Amino acid sequence: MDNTEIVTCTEKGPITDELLTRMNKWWRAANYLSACQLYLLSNPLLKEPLTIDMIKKKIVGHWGTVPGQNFVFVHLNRAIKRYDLDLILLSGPGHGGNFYIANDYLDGTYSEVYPNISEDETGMQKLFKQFSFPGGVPSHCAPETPGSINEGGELGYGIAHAFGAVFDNPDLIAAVTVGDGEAETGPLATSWQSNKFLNPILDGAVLPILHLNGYKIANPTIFARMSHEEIVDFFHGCGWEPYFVEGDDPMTMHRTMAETMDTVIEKIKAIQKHARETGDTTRPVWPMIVLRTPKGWTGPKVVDGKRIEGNFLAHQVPISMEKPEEHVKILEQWLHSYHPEELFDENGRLLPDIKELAPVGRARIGANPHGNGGKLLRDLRMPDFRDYAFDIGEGHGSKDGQDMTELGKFVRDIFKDNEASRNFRIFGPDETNSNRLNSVFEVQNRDWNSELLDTDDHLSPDGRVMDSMLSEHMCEGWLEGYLLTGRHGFFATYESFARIIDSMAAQHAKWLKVCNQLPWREEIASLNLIMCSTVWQQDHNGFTHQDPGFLDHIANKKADVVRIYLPPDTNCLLSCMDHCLRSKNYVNVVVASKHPRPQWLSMSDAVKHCTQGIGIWEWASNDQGQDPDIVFACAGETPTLEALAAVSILRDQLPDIKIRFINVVDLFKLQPSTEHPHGLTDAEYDMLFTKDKPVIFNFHGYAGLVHELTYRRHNNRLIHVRGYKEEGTITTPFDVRVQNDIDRFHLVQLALRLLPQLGNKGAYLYQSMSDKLVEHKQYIHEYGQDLPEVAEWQWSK
Ligand SMILES: Cc1ncc(C[n+]2csc(CCOP(=O)(O)OP(=O)(O)O)c2C)c(N)n1
Ligand SMILES: [Mg+2]
Repeated sequence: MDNTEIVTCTEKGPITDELLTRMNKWWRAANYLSACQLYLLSNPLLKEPLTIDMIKKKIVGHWGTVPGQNFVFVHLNRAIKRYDLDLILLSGPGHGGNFYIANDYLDGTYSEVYPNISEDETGMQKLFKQFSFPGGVPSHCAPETPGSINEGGELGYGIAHAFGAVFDNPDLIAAVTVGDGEAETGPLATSWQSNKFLNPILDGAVLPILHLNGYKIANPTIFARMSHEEIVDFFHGCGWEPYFVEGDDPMTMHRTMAETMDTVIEKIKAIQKHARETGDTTRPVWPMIVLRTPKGWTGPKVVDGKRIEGNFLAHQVPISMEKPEEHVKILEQWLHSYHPEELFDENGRLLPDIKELAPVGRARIGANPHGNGGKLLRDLRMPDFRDYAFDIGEGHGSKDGQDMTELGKFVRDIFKDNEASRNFRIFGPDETNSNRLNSVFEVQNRDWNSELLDTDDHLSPDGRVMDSMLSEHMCEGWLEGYLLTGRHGFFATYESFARIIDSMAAQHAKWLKVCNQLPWREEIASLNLIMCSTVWQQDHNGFTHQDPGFLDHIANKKADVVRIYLPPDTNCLLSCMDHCLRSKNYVNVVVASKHPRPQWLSMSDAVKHCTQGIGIWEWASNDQGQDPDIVFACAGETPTLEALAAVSILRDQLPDIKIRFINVVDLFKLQPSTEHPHGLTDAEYDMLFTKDKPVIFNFHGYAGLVHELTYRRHNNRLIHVRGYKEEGTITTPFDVRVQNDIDRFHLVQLALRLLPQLGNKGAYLYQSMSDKLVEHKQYIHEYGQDLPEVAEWQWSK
């Protein structure tokens, strides 16, 4: 913070009319710049009369939300200066991205990041033209917007991101505007409860500003039509103290907002001071602001006989140019109403007395390093994952182990090694035990800042295991906010319920894709998602808990951002997670097993296998030095087990068949190298899969994904994929495989059908496989568990 600034800063004095008048000028300037971004191609200072050729042909963007958010921005600036705050702003209704750009431009950040958009008339003209324009910048608070960590295009994640940002950042305040429509979304509605997870000593504060402008796109909002008392009761019930700022007269509103801002900031400081001086972490009632202003405030009042300001019609562009004569005039009048000539000099520079209101240097909202979290990222201290190796014993598959249980020990020690830097958390919706990461509780607690009972299990207000809120949305949103501000973590969830955050992960992948094209956005730690409790074993849950479709969803995202790993055993899982936790700017999806399963690879073999991502398992193959008759490939722990079991039957019964066994850990190896950076070249692929031999691919997820990834390969018509086909219920683990045809008996039969050269030699084996399937059904219906020869099967080659 610049000391000279602090000494002379008028914001530190009383809230004078003079100060408020200047703040109103900033607000007018921000409103002017925001409106012009929607419309203007030229004539940025309105020096000439406005004509239709100066106006964009296609006007796209939003207005209704903008003036309210500009109002918030100028008042946050004052608070930053008055209290020397370290503060970022997240815009929940980020569709009005022009507001953030306008303020970044006014305080100089924008021109520092984008020197071509200079602080003069030429720069201003470019600023206007580029907005929502081909080759320009998006209309939302996109990655291109300095300071933003919440795009706000898909509504609902503002508060979750804000909490993620302030965890372990005790000096940071994350102010977040929440659209009153946004507040109706599921994720936002539950995110008020995040205050139960905030530690007033070790974490920073979130300041929600509910932007009650009354309307969404075409409807009133629910909050807008609730009574004052209901709103108060609602927020009291959620543990917040709402402070109301309501009205439409600018100068009255400025005073109320400034005073309210002082009240809430002082309240936050008092809460933190008390907690930090006394060590009392009892959950405080945090303040928030309810800002009730007209939608499209200061915009056109009536257009084409319809009310715009204070109505839902202000949501997007308030004036179309359908009737140019009339509409250009209204636009001109509206833009002139801000009196740009009183705000900018004739060269287009903001007048110094207004500019003075901006915080300085990195205190500016757009320049705060938390808004470009890679700047603050420090590598995790990682224990050597090889020290957690599972000893596979005498031979491949001779011992059982639980992959997630072993991973838990590694994660426990990551917690230990990074205790001092407090930059690692793990997230899960009430499932850390269920997903077998129990070892972490040897050194860590669950985060919980509410009432505690003696009977509770590992709850504490300073826990770093974020698993005590049953909300996939919050786990994902908090983690994203945590990563975006330069920290590390992962989210382990039931595979089927990862679908709940499909869209959030997609938005994050989009964010990263754009960041990769912006040199000033520093790399952040990858978003690591562990899919647990997978489709293949759902003992007490069954069909509702079976859905591997998250993989299909992620596979369609930009190749330079997404990665999918299917480690077949513990040592491979450890190797994959070590890699994922060190990586940057990816969305890594790891499918992991939590049940006792045979362990196939020693640690040194696992490291080799995972480094390559795909490979022949020589010990399971018998085609050495010859052409295989058939290739067995697999991806995922259970399909690998069944493929190996099928191979062992075939090799016992028909030893002349030459089988090649391939395991895939890194799914994108299947895609051509031209499509994905991990993809094999055609030559490499053909070397493994052959150009002309049948391939049986036993897959963890829906079969279509493997077909999609391999459809350009030479042998694509010879690949026969078995995967989940939406069959399941409460039954035995092996029966789920049988119901979906990925079991050993069906696989052997498939192989026999694909090998016509066997003539009739396979007939008896085929028949015995059918017999086994009948035997299996009869046995499970009688005994409720799998045939001993299945349950106790071991690889014995
Ligand atoms: C999850 C989601 N659903 C729907 C939309 C489409 N949409 C964009 S803006 C909007 C209305 C938002 O209203 P509000 O949150 O009150 O914002 P504001 O009034 O400040 O514009 C809707 C429905 C969206 N962006 N995200
Ligand atoms: Mg609204």
